[in-house]
Amino acid sequence: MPNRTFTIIKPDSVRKGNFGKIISRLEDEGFRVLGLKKVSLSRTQAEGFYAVHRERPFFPGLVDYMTSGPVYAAALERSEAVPHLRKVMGATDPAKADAGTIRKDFGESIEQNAIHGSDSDENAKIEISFFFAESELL
Ligand code: IDP
Ligand code: MG
Repeated sequence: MPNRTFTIIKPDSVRKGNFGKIISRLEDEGFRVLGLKKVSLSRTQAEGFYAVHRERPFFPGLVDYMTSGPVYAAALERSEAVPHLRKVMGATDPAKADAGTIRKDFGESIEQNAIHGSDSDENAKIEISFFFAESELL
């Protein structure tokens, strides 16, 4: 049975013109795009989205980065959506990501790592509802 996950094509990817390449990879992996928005995150939105990391030393830099340019937010559907997206994204640090993963091929650094993917079904639901109404998921 298909289920949902959530992704953000991060500012470095949009700046470098990698949005289409990354979406194409996701489609090739069997993800269907249920909803897609280009958005410029406010600091409040970025802080809220990454609230779980608020106490981490990299948090201010992460918020600077995520507000440094527009991103694409997308709700995706596939069987095993959450673990499969994590697999095709690769490790948080592109230098440690497996060959052929999105972060290995498009990420610049542990911070500017090309793409976000939800880490659980529960967080996928929360993150999708951060950007989309149910009526916008088709
Ligand atoms: P994830 O994106 O692989 O789930 P998280 O640990 O949830 O990784 O971290 C959220 C985001 O914060 C990362 O994708 C990355 O952009 C940034 N980040 C994580 N760890 C570091 C770090 O050690 N230095 C700088 N930025 C980091
Ligand atoms: Mg995470």
